[in-house]
Amino acid sequence: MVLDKLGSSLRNAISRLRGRPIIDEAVISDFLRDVQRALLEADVNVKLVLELSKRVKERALKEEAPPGFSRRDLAVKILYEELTKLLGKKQDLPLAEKKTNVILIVGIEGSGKTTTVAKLAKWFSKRYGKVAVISSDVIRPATKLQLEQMLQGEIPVFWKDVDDPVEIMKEGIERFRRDKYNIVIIDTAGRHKDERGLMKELGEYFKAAEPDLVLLVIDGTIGQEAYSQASAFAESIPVGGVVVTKLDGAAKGGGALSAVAAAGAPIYFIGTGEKLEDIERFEPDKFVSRLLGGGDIVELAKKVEDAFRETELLEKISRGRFNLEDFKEYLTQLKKAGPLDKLLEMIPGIGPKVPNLNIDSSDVDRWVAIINSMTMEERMDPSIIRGTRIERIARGSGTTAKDVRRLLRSYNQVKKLMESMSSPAKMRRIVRRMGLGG
Ligand SMILES: Nc1nc2c(ncn2[C@@H]2O[C@H](COP(=O)(O)OP(=O)(O)OP(=O)(O)O)[C@@H](O)[C@H]2O)c(=O)[nH]1
Ligand SMILES: [Mg+2]
Repeated sequence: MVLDKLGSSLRNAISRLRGRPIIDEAVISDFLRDVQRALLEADVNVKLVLELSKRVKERALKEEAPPGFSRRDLAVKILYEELTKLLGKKQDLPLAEKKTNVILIVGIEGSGKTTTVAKLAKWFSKRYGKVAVISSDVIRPATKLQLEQMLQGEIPVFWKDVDDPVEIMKEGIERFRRDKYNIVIIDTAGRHKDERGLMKELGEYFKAAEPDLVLLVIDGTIGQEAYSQASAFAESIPVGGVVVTKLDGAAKGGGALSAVAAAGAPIYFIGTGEKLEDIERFEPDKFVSRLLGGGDIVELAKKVEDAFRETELLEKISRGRFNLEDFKEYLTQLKKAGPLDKLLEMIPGIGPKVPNLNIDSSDVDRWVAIINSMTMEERMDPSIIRGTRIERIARGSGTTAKDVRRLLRSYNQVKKLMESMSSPAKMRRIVRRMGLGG
């Protein structure tokens, strides 16, 4: 696993927290000291670590744990969220279909560019059609052999025995464009007399290749230094995103990832070994969930989140602001909870009060489809849904006007029922009884 040490330290901190019978400010502070130590050991920037722990502390003490959960659970969920935020957002690849997308790979010497080019070529060829590679490293001509060897003839590698990288790029791009390749990845040289020389050449490469995406390769073992490296490159060339390499066994990997995120560059991929398969898309939430040991902790965070949503829904209902969007969520939750008729039977007094509340679980999908065919305005204010609107919604959802009317009737019944239950506490008890709560 990537970032083994950080992961196990964080998991230890969490299990210590879970062992404490009472959660007060002192216990939260203890917990956060463990978390801070783990992050600092992974070379995460001190300022970022302090900000993170301050936010976790504030939130863990201020926010109310939803019913059925402890402040301990809440603290774990908040840590999960804040760690995810520390690593940035998942970004979609800015590539288009039906054209030749040019990706220019840049980075300092030895950062892992050539290896990454080969890995990406393989990765893209499984998902994005025809892929080709251009080797423009004229300083180290053996690079083309390195690429050919790694790709084993599965992916074409273009190169030319000339001194000018720009000439190689232009000719290669032209050829692969003519042959309708979907992705062309250009490897560049990292070795230069000095940094200024490298940065100047990058500008020329950018002009010549007109890439759709510039990917900066950063060595994950440099830790926090990744921040200044990412910033320096971004000043010379429009960096679209970053690949952080060598995260396998890199004790400073957490530092590199958080530093790149702090520099404002999205991390698209991470390199996790020397082999061709050792590359993956970077998704902060999944990454953190793996770091924390997957399974139970993330499960817990999700459950707490669900419980929050449920509480929110109940509050909306009690304030009489129960619209069709809410009804949709209500239906979906009901469906998750099990056979509806059974659940409804369990609500005391519901039968006699609302005899026609015929919600069948087979209705739920159809009803959700119907609601999806409505405009937002209609969902927010269902009273405007009459006449031709009903016809339109029925057509849009592949149902009948009768279905739409039945849905509206049930919605109104549920709304009335909800409103008649005076307090949220009482309502929560009922919903709990229905098996919807945590
Ligand atoms: N463990 C590990 N090693 C890697 C990873 N990526 C690259 N390497 C190794 O890092 C070294 C340098 O990789 P290259 O791909 O040649 O780096 P480069 O940026 O092309 O180097 P120059 O062309 O000289 O600038 C090689 O020994 C690679 O095997 C990775 O994700 N994990
Ligand atoms: Mg290279």
